[in-house]
Amino acid sequence: WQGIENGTGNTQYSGQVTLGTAQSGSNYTLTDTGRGNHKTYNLNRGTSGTGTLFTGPDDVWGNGQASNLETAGADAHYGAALTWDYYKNVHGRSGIRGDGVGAYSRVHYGNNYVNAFWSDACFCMTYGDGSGNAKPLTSIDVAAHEMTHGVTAATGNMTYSGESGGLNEATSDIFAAAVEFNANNASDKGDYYVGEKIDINGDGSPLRYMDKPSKDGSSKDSWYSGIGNIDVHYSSGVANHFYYLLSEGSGKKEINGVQYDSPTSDGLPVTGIGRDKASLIWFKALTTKFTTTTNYAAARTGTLAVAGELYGTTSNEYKAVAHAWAAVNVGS
Ligand code: ASN
Ligand code: ZN
Repeated sequence: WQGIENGTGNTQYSGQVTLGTAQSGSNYTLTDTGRGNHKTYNLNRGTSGTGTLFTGPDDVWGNGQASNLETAGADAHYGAALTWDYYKNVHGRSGIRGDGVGAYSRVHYGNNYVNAFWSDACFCMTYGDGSGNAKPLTSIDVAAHEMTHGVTAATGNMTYSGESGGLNEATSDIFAAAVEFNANNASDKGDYYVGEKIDINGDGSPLRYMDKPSKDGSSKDSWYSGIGNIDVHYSSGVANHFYYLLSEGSGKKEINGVQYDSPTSDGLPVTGIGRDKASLIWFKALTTKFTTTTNYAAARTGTLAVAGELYGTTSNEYKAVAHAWAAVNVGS
């Protein structure tokens, strides 16, 4: 038989957390019965198949260190749970496809593998262990980023190249930030950075900055003709920057102890409407306006339409959406 249990995860990035687990005979498994039976598997440094479902006698998972192979399992399982809860509680969406069915996670993919990815083919997320197998890519924001690729594939499904690819990538970064803020984990407070915990650059810097995407040296702060020709992880900067500005406004701001300074391409200030409204607008645009061919101009039109439906076309929210797009050089 299987019963719903609450296990304890000693994660690497998020401290001690509660995990949804299941009892199976005298053992426990990383099976989140309350969240569509989302399961977490150990690939044990292999690169194919599903590996083995994390199973153990005590319902305590990991010890906070990467050398304990359960630790990355605990982080990944927790990130998936937080992402599930965010979509369910904030947007009323039950699971990636909205059908209540969980996906699964695979950790310890390959050796020194410095990436993580979503696959529609397996309906699963996969995480490498990072450089030296010391920094698994299992932080909350990376998990939410990858799981959101599943949500995008099930909704707007913006084609993963050109401007639509940038919008697809940005959607994953946007909800990565939203999930992290929503979780309010004491060891990993919300921020407008992506990957600040996994030290992918080896100097403690994040992978991406939403207040000023160009801080990574490659991402773009604003739209230009031809932006569709660059890597989707860099053309995403325009929409990441739009989301930051719409949420928080331009200029300097401190949030959870982090200092931001967000520029505008037209030099005009933007007043934010708050993260919750910005996230709602993006979610509703993703699920009711965006399609495979949505480009930046169409994202502007779609988000404006949504803001009009939610708040009215004379509202401050509607005006803020227009101002934030203008601030990243996406005009009419
Ligand atoms: N981690 C990357 C991402 O989710 C993998 C990729 O390039 N698709 O964007
Ligand atoms: Zn991505």
